[in-house]
Amino acid sequence: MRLIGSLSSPYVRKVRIVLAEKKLDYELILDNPWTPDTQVTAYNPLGKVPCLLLDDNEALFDSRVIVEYLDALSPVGRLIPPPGRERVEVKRWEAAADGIMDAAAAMFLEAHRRPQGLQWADWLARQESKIQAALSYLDTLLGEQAYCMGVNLCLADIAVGTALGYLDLRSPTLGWRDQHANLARLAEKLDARPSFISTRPPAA
Ligand code: GSF
Repeated sequence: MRLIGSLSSPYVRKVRIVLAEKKLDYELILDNPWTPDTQVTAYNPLGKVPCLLLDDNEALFDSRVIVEYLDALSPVGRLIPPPGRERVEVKRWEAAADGIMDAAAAMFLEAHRRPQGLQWADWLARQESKIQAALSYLDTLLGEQAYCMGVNLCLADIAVGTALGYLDLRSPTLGWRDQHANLARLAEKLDARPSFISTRPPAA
């Protein structure tokens, strides 16, 4: 398998952590979807990374589809429960975590890619309020539990850990740990896992 992605993308990181937890081999093809010579448009009409190329050249996107495929590939360390209530709850954790990444990525683009005079302050504030609300929601949901769904690591933890790592990368001034001690405890535990490859400083 080949994974098209960039090192700063949290969605790509989520997929790479799942690949590591599942002990699956792959080749990483670095690609910046924002450059004119990006390869990803040949495989994903939306022009976004991550994109997983299977050995028969079939392409899978987006990250939620890819992780579901990867989890079903091998029984090693199941990350997504079988169909039913528990599975839906894992998917809801993932949806909330992805939503944090969506809002943080949107804020980064608005603040660092759009010319200063054209930036929309209300819209930036709206994205930040989504992040704050989702963090409070997830912190309460986690409570004193060891992991998102109880005693075992699953996709929910990987998604949440990836979202928190992305906040550290792109929004370090947010200080999310101050108000969310439960999530901070989870992040510390997750970051100690070898599968949780570190986030790199943002590309220039
Ligand atoms: C989001 C992928 C995405 O926005 C997923 O895979 O889960 N829902 C999708 N990827 C960004 C890079 S990043 O912000 O992580 C991307 O490829 N953007 C290029 C573009 O043209 O929007």
